Formats: sequence, structure tokens, C-alpha cells
Amino acid sequence: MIRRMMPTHNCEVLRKKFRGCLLGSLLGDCLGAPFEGDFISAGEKIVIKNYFDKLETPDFKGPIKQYTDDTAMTRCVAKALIDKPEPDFTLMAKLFVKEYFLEPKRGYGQNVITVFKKLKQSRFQDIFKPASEQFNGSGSLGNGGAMRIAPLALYFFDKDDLLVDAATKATKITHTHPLGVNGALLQCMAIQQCFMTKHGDKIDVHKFVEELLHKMKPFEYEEDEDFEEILEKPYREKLLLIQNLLHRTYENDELYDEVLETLGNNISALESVPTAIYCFLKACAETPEMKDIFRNAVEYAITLGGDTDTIASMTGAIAGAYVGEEHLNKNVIENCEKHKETIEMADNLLAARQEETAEMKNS
Ligand code: R7I
Ligand code: MG
Ligand code: MG
Repeated sequence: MIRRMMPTHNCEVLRKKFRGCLLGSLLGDCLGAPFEGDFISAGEKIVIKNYFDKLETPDFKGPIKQYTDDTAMTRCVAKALIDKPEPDFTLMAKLFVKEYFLEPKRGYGQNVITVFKKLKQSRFQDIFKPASEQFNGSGSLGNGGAMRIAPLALYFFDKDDLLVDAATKATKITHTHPLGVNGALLQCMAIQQCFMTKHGDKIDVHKFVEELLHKMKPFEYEEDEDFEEILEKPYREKLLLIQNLLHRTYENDELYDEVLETLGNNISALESVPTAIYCFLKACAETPEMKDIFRNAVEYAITLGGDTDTIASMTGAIAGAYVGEEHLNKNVIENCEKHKETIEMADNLLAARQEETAEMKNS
């Protein structure tokens, strides 16, 4: 039985972690976007390292790094919670659709656009129906649910049941495939665990994975003892692979290839959420100084290539919830689109959460 320590974060720490998580998600998206779909060669890894070094140089100002659909949708989730502290998923669906038609060229997934169009045409009558019709009725298994889930993980950080329910519904507006939903749940739990870690404490990476394995159990098929049926536990299998990878002492090139082969780097939730978790844990295991963990995690995520904006964004949300705003580079933040609005949004989300808690106590 894994017992979770409740954090006794003071207001200052809460604010740092809310900001760290949402800024982390924004930075990963903005920095990863230029490399989306790329295969990263050894030479390009150096280019990415130099790119980070340059952005971290005090007063360096390049063209503002633009965010993509990952951030556009994350902002909608946060806005829905800020406007209606009792989660309103119809409002969330309306915000997704409004945002998409306002700025359709943010690199949305090919198929999710059909969902937006159907939602609009049906006037949001049944907000889960269009998504359930995707891919001949099996629903999308893309990472679009997981990539935008961070605000919910923050908002319900100490309310497990509400978090699971809300994250499931928020995901099912566009992704009803169990792999799409469970990917979002796993991402939520990774953020939540980072959030719950006492500020400044080191993470035990193996315990971190153990805890995720334990929490994912109710959402994946169980062994049928009578019939010895094949277990279907894809996310837990990925978590076991992460445990193995964290024990590896290979040279980096070999390890890199193994990460790509076993965890993956593509647009499906199964081959991107565990990868993001690994990027974070690898950085934790290998980085002595707290101040370097965020950069090392996000830089590594981008060097994996493939769905770089999304994997870096999910890595950034996890790492940012752990280290807090103070360990994200100020100059990098200032080079990203809507960074000020993101800080404001994090503060408003925290305020909404605190108001909701106060109301619950008074009722
Ligand atoms: O999941 P989704 O929102 O896409 C997110 C990705 C991120 O990388 C963003 O940065 C952006 O680039 O897109 O959008 P969907 O359209 O639901 O899914 C994305 C893609 O995954 C689809 O276009 C399909 O190619 C693939 N896909 C599937 N393919 C086969 N069978 C998703 N579900 C399935 C499936 O069930
Ligand atoms: Mg994107
Ligand atoms: Mg992407």
C-alpha cells in the first residue's frame, strides 16, 4: 500500500507550482514546435543544445516562439475552470470549438477537427457523441486529451476521485478511446505526484514509477485468474519499461535508441505520455541541481524527435509542477508567446481553486 504524503504547501509554494506547471507546458510546446515530425541526428542534438543556450542568455531576444494546439487547448481547460469552478464540460467543449475556429492554424490533429465541426453543427447537444464516432466508433487514441490536461491536475491536486472523473470527461470531448483517456489520466497523475512533492525535496524516481503503477491499476484490465486471460495493461507495461530504462547504464546513444524503440515518440497517447514521464525522471536521476532539471528534461524530450511539441509540453508540465516557476529560465519564458497571460492564468486558476475550497468549507 502506497501512502501519499499530503503536502503542506504555503500560498507562495502553491503559486510557484501552479505557474511552474502551466509555464512548463507552454515552454515545452513553444520550444518543441519547430522540431515536430523531425528525426533528430547527432548534429541536430547539438543544434538543440545551442538553441537552449542561446535562449537562456540574459537579454537575448529572438522572434517570439509560437505555441500550437497543445497550448491553445490547455488554455481552454484552464479558462473553463476559472469561469465555472464547478467543472462545466459543455463550456469546455464550447471553448475548444470557439478557439479552433478563431485560430485554426495552430497545428491541430487531422481528425479532431471533425469533432469540432460536428460539435458546432449539433449545437453541443451531446458533447461526447462526435468524439465517440471517430475512427469507426473506437474513438481517437491520439495524445490530444493528455496534452491539455495540466490545469485539471492542478485544480484537483488533492481530490483523486474528482480528478479522475473530470479528466475523463475533459478528454472524452475529443478522445473516447481507452488509450486516449488513460493517457490523460496517467499524465494527470504524474503532474499530481510532482505537485504533491514537498518543495525542494528530491524525487525517488523508482518510487515515483511504483506509485504510478499502483494508481493505473484500476483503469486497466485485470488478470482473470480462472481463465488466465492475457493481461491488457499497456500503460503499466510502459511504466515497467521506464523502470528498466532508469536502471540502464548504457552509453547514451544506445539508451536513446532503446527509448525510441520501447517508449516511442509519436502522436498516440500510449507512445508519448510514458515517454514524457521518462524524460522527466531521467533528468531527475541524472541532474544534481534542481535548477537544471527542467531544462534537461525538456531538452531531452525534444532531442527524441517525432511529436516534439507535445512530448516536450507534457514533460514541461510535469517538471514545472515539480521544480516550480523559480527554476524555469526567465529569459526562455520571455521568448514564448503569451507567457504573461500564462502566469496570470495560473494565478487565476489557483484563486478559483481556493475560492471553491472556501465555499465547500462554508457549505
Ligand atoms: O490527438 P489529437 O488532438 O492530436 C494531437 C497531436 C499533437 O501532436 C498536437 O501537437 C497536434 O500535432 O496533433 O488529434 P486526433 O486527430 O484525434 O489524433 C491525431 C492522429 O492520431 C490522427 O490524425 C490519426 O493519424 C492518429 N489516430 C489514429 N489512427 C488510427 N486509429 C488517432 N486515433 C487513431 C485510431 O484510432
Ligand atoms: Mg501541437
Ligand atoms: Mg504535437
